[in-house]
Parts: sequence; C-alpha cells; structure tokens
Amino acid sequence: MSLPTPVRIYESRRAPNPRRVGVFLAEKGVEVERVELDIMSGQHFQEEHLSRAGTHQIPVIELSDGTFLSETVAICRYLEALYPDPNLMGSHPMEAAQIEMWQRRVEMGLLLNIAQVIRHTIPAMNALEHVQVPEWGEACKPRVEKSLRDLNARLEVSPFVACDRFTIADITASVAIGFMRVLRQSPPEDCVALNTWFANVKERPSSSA
Ligand SMILES: N[C@@H](CCC(=O)N[C@@H](CS)C(=O)NCC(=O)O)C(=O)O
Repeated sequence: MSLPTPVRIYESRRAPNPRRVGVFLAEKGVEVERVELDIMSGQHFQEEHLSRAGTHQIPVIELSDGTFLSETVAICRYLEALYPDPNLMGSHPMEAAQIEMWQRRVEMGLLLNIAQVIRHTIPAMNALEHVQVPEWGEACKPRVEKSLRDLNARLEVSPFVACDRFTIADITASVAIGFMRVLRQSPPEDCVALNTWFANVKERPSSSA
C-alpha cells in the first residue's frame, strides 16, 4: 500500500509544537516545504487556515492526497510509520509505551507549564491567549521548576529521557527547555545531568532545523 507523503507543513518557526515536528523530520532526514503563519497577527485564525484541519492551532501537515493532519504527536506517529528509521517512537510494545509515557510527562509537566507562564505573564501574548490570567502564569512557575528537577533526576540515571537512545521524548523536552529563552531563563545550574544532556542535544544537526 502506498501511503500519502507529506507535502508541506504550516507552522510558525518560533512556536514550540511546530518545532517538535521540524526536529522530528530533521532526525528522519526528510525535507518538507514549510509555510510560515504569522500567529501574532492572527493569520492562523483566518478561514484559509481553519478550513485545513478544523483547528486554528499549528502545526498542521498537508499530505499528497490532500489530507491535513494536526496535533503534534499524531503527525509524528504518521511520519514514524512512513519513515521508520531512525526509530523515534519505539520498536516494540514495551519500548513504545515507555517512550510515550516519558513524552507525555514532559509534554504535560514541562512544555505545557512553560507555555502557560509565557502566555499568561507576557503582555504581548494576549494576542494569542485573549484572556490572560497573570496569577495563573505565576502559579505555573513552581510547576516548571518541579518538572525540571524531576527531569534532572531522570537524566541522572538514564542517558536520554525515555531509554538509552534519542527519541520523541528528548525532542519534546529539549524544545520545551529551548522555549524558556522567551522568559530569558534556563534550567537551574545545579541540574547538572539535565544541563549536560541539553548541551549534547543542542549539538545534534536536527537542533538547528
Ligand atoms: N495540541 C496541539 C497544541 C498545538 C499548539 O498549542 N500550538 C500553538 C503553537 S506552539 C498554537 O497554535 N498557538 C496559537 C494559538 O494558541 O492561538 C498540538 O500538540 O499540536
């Protein structure tokens, strides 16, 4: 069966979720046309974009049969099936479950909380959030710190986030930590394992995707 292949990705290069797909594609060695949407001016709320996948959010990927897919991990799962090497989501059921477990932990514990701090405490982000609750942004700050320390503890006993090799869990975690630049922050200096892992991940060619 020949499966439809990716034609273009609708994204905003500064946004973390499209970046996760960009890094995933780069790790696979696959090049896809990139269409930049200006989300700060609301381009993604226009009908032209909404009609693609039925959501304003990015990333959205367009396939050769005209199908549009949204949701970062759903997109990555399809790309993993199309381009199995290198494996980034697990090569047997237990490994796949463990990678998904860690991916989800860093997505919900780290990336989501960093995004909430950014979206609710930076006035310019009102363009996306529409109703900002600065107290909520402040409440998420200790959650970010806890997630960073939990991840550091994990990386003290494992070379990568989910297992002994680079996976989608490392992509989510490293993109999340990179996103902290918007807050002019980085992980605490005493998170040595985390900072060492992050420095190594930044050396990968996919990191500049
Ligand atoms: N569940 C979605 C979340 C995507 C998401 O939050 N995208 C952000 C960019 S990182 C977005 O579209 N922001 C624009 C907005 O919220 O209006 C996924 O994983 O793809």
